Amino acid sequence: MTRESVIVNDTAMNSIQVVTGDITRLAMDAIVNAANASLLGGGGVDGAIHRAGGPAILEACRTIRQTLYPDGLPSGEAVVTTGGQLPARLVIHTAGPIYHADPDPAGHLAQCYRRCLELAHAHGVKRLAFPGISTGVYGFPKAEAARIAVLTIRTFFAQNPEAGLSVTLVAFSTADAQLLQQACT
Ligand code: AR6
Repeated sequence: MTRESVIVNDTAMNSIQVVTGDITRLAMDAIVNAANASLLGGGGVDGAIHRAGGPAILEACRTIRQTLYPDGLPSGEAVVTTGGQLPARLVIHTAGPIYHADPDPAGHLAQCYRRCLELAHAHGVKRLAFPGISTGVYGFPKAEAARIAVLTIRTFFAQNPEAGLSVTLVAFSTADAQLLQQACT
């Protein structure tokens, strides 16, 4: 895990930083999963989180499907489960937009970040890490996704100055980290 730099302190209480590495290794209060509507696992970061976190996460996701979202998690929504065996206490699962199929990919991506931040705040999370939601198999252009992520997080900070959130944007490559850093400037 490489700590690239502390990018910005938007207020005395809230901050954003960019790191490069595997999100499943981070000892956060919560990490975000770029999941899908089924909530039942997949590849990419979703697969990595379920592998590292163990069966308790899938069990919690199944319960959510049986109760809250029998038809699947809509794009732009988010739910919380245990972190299982992860170093993170909680996982916030969100279903990002499929870039070439969603009628409003930018709007839904912003909504994903906003809902995750709201849920994190409601659960007393202070240290929260995001992967690049939708920037893998869902095909969202990475530079635009990075700008939407940073803008949405800063807007949340402005509206919730007391939240005390330290947000870590996790890049999976140094090229992705550069895009995130550019989005922060
Ligand atoms: N740590 C941090 N970032 C990662 C990791 C990791 N361990 N693994 C991948 N990434 P993707 P999506 C980055 O495809 O586009 C799944 O099958 C990766 O480089 O995981 O939202 C789900 O089940 C990329 O920048 O998620 C869904 O079906 C970013 O995480 C679908 O993929 C997201 O890539 C969701 O697609």
